[in-house]
Parts: sequence; structure tokens; C-alpha cells
Amino acid sequence: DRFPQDAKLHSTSFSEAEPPRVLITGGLGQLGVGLASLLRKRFGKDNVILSDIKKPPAHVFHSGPFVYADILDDKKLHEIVVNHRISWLFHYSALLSAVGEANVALARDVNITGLHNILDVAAEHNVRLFVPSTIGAFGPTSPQNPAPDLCIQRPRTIYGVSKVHAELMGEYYYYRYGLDFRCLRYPGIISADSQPGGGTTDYAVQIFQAAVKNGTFECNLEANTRLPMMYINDCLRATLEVMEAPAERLSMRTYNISAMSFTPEELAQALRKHVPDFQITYCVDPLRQAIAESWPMSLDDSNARKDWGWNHDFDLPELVATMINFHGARTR
Ligand code: AKB
Repeated sequence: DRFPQDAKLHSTSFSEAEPPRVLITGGLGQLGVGLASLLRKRFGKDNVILSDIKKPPAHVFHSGPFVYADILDDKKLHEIVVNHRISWLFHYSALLSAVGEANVALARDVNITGLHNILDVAAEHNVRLFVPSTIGAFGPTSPQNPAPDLCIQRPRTIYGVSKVHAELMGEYYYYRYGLDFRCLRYPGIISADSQPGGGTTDYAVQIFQAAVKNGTFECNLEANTRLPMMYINDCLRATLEVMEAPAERLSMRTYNISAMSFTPEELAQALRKHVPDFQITYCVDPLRQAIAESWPMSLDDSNARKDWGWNHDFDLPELVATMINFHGARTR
């Protein structure tokens, strides 16, 4: 049997003596390098392998192991997992919401076929698997404020459809084959030293650099568009915490996590505490606006807080202070 029913008996806990051997796919996106750095501090530099199909910048290449991995090449994936004795896999390869709509066929290949390859390799080699989901897995018929863990999910983007598919397939493999699948629905993630690639929440990353550099920002969402957001440090810590949680603490396999929700106007207002003359203008992108309006304004993450002790550190004021500080703020 390729997929032993008792796989989860072997994969649920690692003794402290032996740290996991980690592979991160899509490692050169917004989150991979930061995740690798967090995991390397915890498990040792050589136990965490970043991978992507792009050439890494020098500082990433020199910071720890890096391999080429195309998630559409399933034979190569098996080879990497076997040769590096991988025991935990963080699957970050994906096309995001706006770029996915611009290239549906590629999004389907990467986000759906790629995920199938990852599920099979993880199940076959008894690997604990983390797949990020998103607020994009909800749609216009989901409860919007807040969206609970379990509710109607009828997203209208290929990105959202692929993420609902990932949640369901991962849970199916968990019940059917014992795959130790763990999944968090991320809000829009705000990072200082890495850029998102083609999402709907990207404005909330770009606005900080523009505010510090020019004192102005042209926003592609309407002023009152409220979306759930999170600072990257909270997101990466949550990811590590859910992967380290003892299996018996997890009453589910897919959890919402949340920190704050704001509109562009509220973010601009918070920014003015640091850049008093900051000006925001609006040039709305109809695609991104329609996507944003189909997503929830906030997430109910009470199950994550109850089951495995999730707690965010960054609310809006701390987020803004940290981002402005990074971009070399002129706090007046
Ligand atoms: C996007 O905007 O597409 C992503 C997400 C919220 O999943 N940042």
C-alpha cells in the first residue's frame, strides 16, 4: 500500500533529540525567506532547505541550503524529499488572487496540479505538511464579519477555488491516508523586507515605502474597503506554532488566524501619526476591488486561540510603527 493508514502514528511528534528536516517550496515569495530564517533559528541552519524555480539573490543563497524545485515535476520532488530526508514540508508555491485571474491556466497548474504532487509526495514519505490557505478561500456568500472556520465557501477567483480545494484535499488525505496535514487561513500579510506578488492586499505593503519616500500613495482599492491583515512576524510564528502543536490539541486541520482589520483610509490615518503630511489618493483597480468585496472583513479565529493558544502580537499601531521604522521613518 503506497499510503499506509497508520502514517499519522509515525508523523505526529518529533523527539526533541531530532529536529525536523524541512523543505519550503515557493521559497522566494513574500514569506519563504522569513520562514526559513525563523525555522533555522529553531532547528539549525542546515535542517531547513529553501526551494524555488528562480535563482536566489546572493544573501539568500549564502544564508542556508537552497535547491531548485519545480512542484510540477513530481519525480524531482520525490528525489529531493528522499535525498534530504525531509520530514516537514511548507508548501508556499502559488499564484495569488489578482495574478491568478490574469493567468487562470497557469494558476490551475501551479495551485491545483502542483498541490496534488505535494500531497502525494508528503503522504508517501510520511512528511508533515503545511499548506497556507487564505481569506481568499471565502466568497460573497460567506459570512463577512467575521467569517468562522466552518461556513459556506464559494470563492469566485481561481486562487480561492484552488485554496478551498487544497483545504479539502489535505483534510481528505488526513482522514484517508493519515497524512499529517495542517493549514492556516492567512489574512493579507504585511512584510517590510519582502514583496507580495500579485495579490489584492498588496497595497497595504506598498503604502509604507511610498509614505516614507514620497509622502503620498495611490491606492488601488476604495477608501472604505475593510480586509483582515497581519504582520509577517505573527504569521510566521503562527505557522511554526501550528506545526509544533501536539496532534491531540488540533480539533481541526484548517484554522482561521487573525490579528487586525482596517480600510485604506484607516491605515492612512494611522500612518499620519508618523508622517503627518501623508496624502493618499485612489485609482481603483476594478478587478482587485471586486475580489476584495467578495472577501470577509474579519475572521473568527477563536478555535486557533482555544486549541493551540494562538495570540497575535501586532495590532495596527505596532504594525505601522514597525513598518515605518524599517523604511527609515521620519517620526515627527
Ligand atoms: C492576495 O491578496 O491574493 C493574498 C491573500 C490575501 O491571500 N495576499
